[in-house]
Amino acid sequence: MTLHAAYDPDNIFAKILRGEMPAVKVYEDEAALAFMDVFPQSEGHTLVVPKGVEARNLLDMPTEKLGAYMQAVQKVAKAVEAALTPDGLVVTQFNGAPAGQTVFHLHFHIIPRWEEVALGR
Ligand code: DGP
Repeated sequence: MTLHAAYDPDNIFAKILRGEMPAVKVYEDEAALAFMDVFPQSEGHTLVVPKGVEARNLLDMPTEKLGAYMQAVQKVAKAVEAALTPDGLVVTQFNGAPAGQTVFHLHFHIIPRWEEVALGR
């Protein structure tokens, strides 16, 4: 599997985008869909995926579509912050299996963090 392998249209997130698989959707616009992660790393762990593109990862993403997609990522991050008032927010993504990617449709993770949880108190 290289970083630039062919896009698999039957990946889980493509199925969610086509409405073939259920997801707890929290935001949608022309550029992106956001839904809750089924294996959350913390309360409120949300994924934001671009719509209308066959991009396995950030390197594959058409540059001209990146702006609208990243605006959606920021919008969802702000909404998660407003809803859950975390002390910190991880916004991250992985490119390629060796980097930790398991679903091969570009997605950003938005993961709220709280001081008392991070410090184990
Ligand atoms: P990664 O490819 O490692 O950046 O993360 C993929 C994330 O997707 C992981 O946190 C678990 C989540 N995930 C895997 N399958 C599903 C699914 O069917 N539905 C949802 N909502 N999330 C999924």
